Amino acid sequence: MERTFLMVKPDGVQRNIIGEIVSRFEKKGFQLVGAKLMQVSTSLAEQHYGEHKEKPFFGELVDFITSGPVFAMVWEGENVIATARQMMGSTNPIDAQPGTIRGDFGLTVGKNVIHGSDSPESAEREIKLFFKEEELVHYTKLMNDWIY
Ligand code: DAT
Ligand code: MG
Repeated sequence: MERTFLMVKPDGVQRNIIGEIVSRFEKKGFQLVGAKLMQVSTSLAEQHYGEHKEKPFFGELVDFITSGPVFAMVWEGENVIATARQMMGSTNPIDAQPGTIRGDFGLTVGKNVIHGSDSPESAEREIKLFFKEEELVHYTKLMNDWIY
């Protein structure tokens, strides 16, 4: 089963929408296999956003993601990587459709509430970066028979 890394960013934590965001993925039918509230260090932030290190906004991005606790999660399900990206909406909330997380809760690209892996390669890399194998839980939900 496919897995992705999702993270409620510091703005989402401060605005009390962790539950709302978790709820959307639960209701969709995805399964939570790991989660923790944590403070991202500068070095973890720089690794996580490594692909953006030449961008003019890199410094701001690292400062923002380390500015307060984040809620890091691993979710599992069929096509979860692409579907979670659709549920998040476009990077810039101005372009994000209503009904998406960024469309419903964000106003600016700097504070866009949620991170989600954009490919199987980044999902694998980001899950490893944020979680130890023993922090991920393997279990079966009976409800899956009504989803798949
Ligand atoms: P996404 O988070 O949708 O995968 P991304 O990987 O292109 O988007 O960028 C990572 C984050 O960097 C994004 O969530 C917000 C920030 N960001 C992207 N483009 C930006 C820009 N032009 N100015 C400021 N911040 C930006
Ligand atoms: Mg990205």
